[in-house]
Amino acid sequence: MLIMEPRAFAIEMDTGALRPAERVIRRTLREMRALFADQDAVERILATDGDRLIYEVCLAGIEEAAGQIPYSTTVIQPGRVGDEFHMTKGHFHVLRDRAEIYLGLAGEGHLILQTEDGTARSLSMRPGTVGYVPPHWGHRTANSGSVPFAFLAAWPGEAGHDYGTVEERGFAQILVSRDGRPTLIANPTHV
Ligand code: M6P
Ligand code: ZN
Repeated sequence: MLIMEPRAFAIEMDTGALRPAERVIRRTLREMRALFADQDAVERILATDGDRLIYEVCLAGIEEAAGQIPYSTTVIQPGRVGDEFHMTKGHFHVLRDRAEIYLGLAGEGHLILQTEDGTARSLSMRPGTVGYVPPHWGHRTANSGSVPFAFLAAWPGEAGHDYGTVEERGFAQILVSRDGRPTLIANPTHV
């Protein structure tokens, strides 16, 4: 039996950065290009402005293993690709019956959830909002505000990340700006 040393981490509440972060993952538009619904907008941005940072994940470095509760903070930059808000890649858990907890830290955004049969929901997230991802719901987050949106997430260590299902089929619904409001609409590219 391995006895881990207890550790405290600090979250910079204004930026959402986790310190000390063991690993920081940066996701840019170029590597996420296939996930946005408006492919013309993707090509236009890459051709005129070049690549852009969409979000960063600061991982605490807790092992992804049964019994552990890995956690991270995520900071999504404000902005849109066409009408669609900047968002995370999104995933299901490999073990579908594992849940997850989100806590809004800064800015505002939406937690977008869907089951494998395409049923979709979205939860508005602000600083202090606790969003619960029940078992069986795929999840992604989008920044629907004008400043960076930061949140903390914690999940069972054995859950695993399945990105393939979202990459192959997309989300059934996407979060876009309609009449100045974040609105969930059917994803024209969903399979
Ligand atoms: C949250 C958690 C992480 C996830 C991150 C970014 O912090 O759900 O497990 O990695 O968001 O989301 P994704 O991995 O889908 O890009
Ligand atoms: Zn998850």
